[in-house]
Amino acid sequence: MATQVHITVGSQVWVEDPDVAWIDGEVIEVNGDEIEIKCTSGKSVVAKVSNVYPKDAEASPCGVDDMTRLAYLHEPGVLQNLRSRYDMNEIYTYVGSILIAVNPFRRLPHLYDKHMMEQYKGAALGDLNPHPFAVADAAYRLMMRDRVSQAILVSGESGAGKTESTKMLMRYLAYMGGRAETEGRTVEQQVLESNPVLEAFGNAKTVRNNNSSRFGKFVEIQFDESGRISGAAIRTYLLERSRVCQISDPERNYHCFYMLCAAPPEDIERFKMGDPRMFHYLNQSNCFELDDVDDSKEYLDTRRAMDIVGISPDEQDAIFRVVAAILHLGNVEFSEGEETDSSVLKDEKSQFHLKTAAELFMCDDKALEDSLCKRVIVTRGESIVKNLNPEAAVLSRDALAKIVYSRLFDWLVNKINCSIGQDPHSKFLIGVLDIYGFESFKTNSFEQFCINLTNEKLQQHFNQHVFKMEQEEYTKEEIDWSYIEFIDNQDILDLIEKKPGGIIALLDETCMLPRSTHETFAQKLYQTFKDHPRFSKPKFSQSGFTIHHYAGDVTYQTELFLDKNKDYVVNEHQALLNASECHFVSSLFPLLSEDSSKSSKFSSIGLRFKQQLQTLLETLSATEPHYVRCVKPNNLLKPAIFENSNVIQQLRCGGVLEAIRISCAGYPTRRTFDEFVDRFGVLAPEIIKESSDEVITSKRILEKVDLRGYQVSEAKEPASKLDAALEKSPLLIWVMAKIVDSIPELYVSLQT
Ligand code: AD9
Ligand code: MG
Repeated sequence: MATQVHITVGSQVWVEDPDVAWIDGEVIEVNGDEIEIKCTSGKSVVAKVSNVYPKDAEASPCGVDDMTRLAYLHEPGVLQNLRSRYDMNEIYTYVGSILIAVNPFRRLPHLYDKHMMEQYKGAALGDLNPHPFAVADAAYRLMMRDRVSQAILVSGESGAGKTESTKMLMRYLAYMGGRAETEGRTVEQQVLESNPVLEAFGNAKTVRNNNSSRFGKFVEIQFDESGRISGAAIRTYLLERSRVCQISDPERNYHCFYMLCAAPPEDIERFKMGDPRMFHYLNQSNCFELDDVDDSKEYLDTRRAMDIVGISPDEQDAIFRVVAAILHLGNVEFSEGEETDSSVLKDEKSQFHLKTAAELFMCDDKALEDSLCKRVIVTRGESIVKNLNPEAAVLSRDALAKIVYSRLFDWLVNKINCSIGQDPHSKFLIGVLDIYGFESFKTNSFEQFCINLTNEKLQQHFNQHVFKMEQEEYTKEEIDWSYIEFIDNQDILDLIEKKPGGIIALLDETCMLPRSTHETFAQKLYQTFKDHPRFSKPKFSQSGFTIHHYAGDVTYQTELFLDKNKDYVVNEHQALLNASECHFVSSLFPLLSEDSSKSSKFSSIGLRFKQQLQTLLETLSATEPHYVRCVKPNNLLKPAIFENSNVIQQLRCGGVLEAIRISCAGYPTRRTFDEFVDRFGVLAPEIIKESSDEVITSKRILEKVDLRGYQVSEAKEPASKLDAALEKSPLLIWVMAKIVDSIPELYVSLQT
């Protein structure tokens, strides 16, 4: 990515540093391939010339708001720019049309108020400070102008600010496409209020984020001919189920559980709630409260948001009854029964909680107990009742809690969609994607595997798009360029999702075979992919596997892969809740038709997820995409701390550096003719006097300074749709970075 420039004694440079990623300094000696640098930290280092990048000594201390305008588009330059802006609370920066958002970890209300929205309305991208409103505005205007659907893809690691950015984008779109003040609930209000409802049930405190979304989300906002919002659809992806029954300190379970524990007294009584500390599903962690969050207020706010999205008070009661039932269910414990390998309720306390759970589910308590402690097994037409031992009964209890919660969540999404309503006549939409970023932890399981698959797919989409866009621009401007290579990740996608033979297919096969274990699954992977360049077996593991993802290596532990992949409801649980006297509960577990229960067709989470992703990408490919890349400047979740290595890692994972590399490979510096004359006229004042035609003047200046490596666009059409929509001047001069560096005056002028 480096632009080859001449580095001599006295040059200002950047050199890699193990602590702060990049450190700046001055060259004090050049010795063939080696360079000695006196760093600003005071120490001297010797580095290979290939590891040293020129520093833009003239760079403005305030940075630039579009990094494609940096004199040097390399890692340290990008980092320095983001950092100096962050220090001044300028948290947004463009790389071309990609918006980088660095989490401020402090409220900046003035940045998002109504007055701000008014300002961005109709302003060209780049005229005002970089902002999510500007991205949303560009998307909206492109949609109206070209009558083409748009998508805004927000990505970044956990806690980077995706959900907050998504909410701002949605607010702006609601503002642009909203109706004049009318009575009753408007579609845009419902769309906005779906956020607190989904967050109450799908967000939780994790170590990475106090309000971490544990599901992915794609919101499609539909518009009518005149640009008014006419409908919407929310699609969600892969809610983390395990959290319902298992949390570790200092994380929390889903917010709704704590809200309910803090409900007004009459609700506490109705739902038989109590202190969160008494519930096993909550007290596995010592964290019950969140700083700056009042759960009792959140409870009321959630109820109010539920009113707006069209969930009736009766339905709300049923929902919270189910939430309460899950907590009581979690307190049911078992001990060894009289028969070997059987279990009974452990004590009176367990009996109480079981009874309460049954009351809340409105089902028979004996039937509930049986469904936890027994299984009916059908072999050769005969059914026998098998007892479960206490450990198996606990697993059965947790499985019930998880399936109920995940059905409840799906019900909410579905309900919101029905009540907002889709517009069958809508011609175009703007989709906003808020989805989990690349994850690599100490222990990585099936969830990380699915999340990282998502990121591989989105990365491919991103690369192809950035590439295509570059190429299209060159073609439109009639600029010659040879196709440059970029790293395609198709081989990783094949490894994971090829059918047959990919990892997901092998996992499904293993799940269907009786007596298979995670070890047999791992062995199958080792055999099948032993020569695959993107796959390896970790040295000291008998059941893990490593995938060499585009964003780095991740080692997955297969222990729970089989279990987590199986998508089934225990028959006993299904029958129990289907028979509930509460219509809401029984509707969560509709009777399966004869066919589907008989054929017992295997369905897997992995496969379903893969199909959901496929549909998402098909939708995306029919849209014009816009990108927001969120960056988390530190892991302490504190303001004003900017950790270089951390940020660089995220820019790499998010493909930002790749996008920069792609644009560097061609002609990264582009100037409109008037801009060019403005800036470089000083190099040839006599030419300026001769002609008033900017095109002619620009060409003459270029000839005079004897510049090579530029092309002058001859196109008569605007450069890109975006530029046209934003009324940018269409005609450009394209200059290769390398060449700029070799012409000192031009270089100096470019910097100023
Ligand atoms: V996760 O993958 O769902 O765990 P997100 O969604 O990327 O994650 P989120 O938007 O929830 O992160 O942001 C995390 C926290 O950072 C928020 O709760 C805010 O406290 C903080 N944040 C993020 N963006 C902003 C902002 N623009 N202004 C102020 C912000 N605070
Ligand atoms: Mg989020």
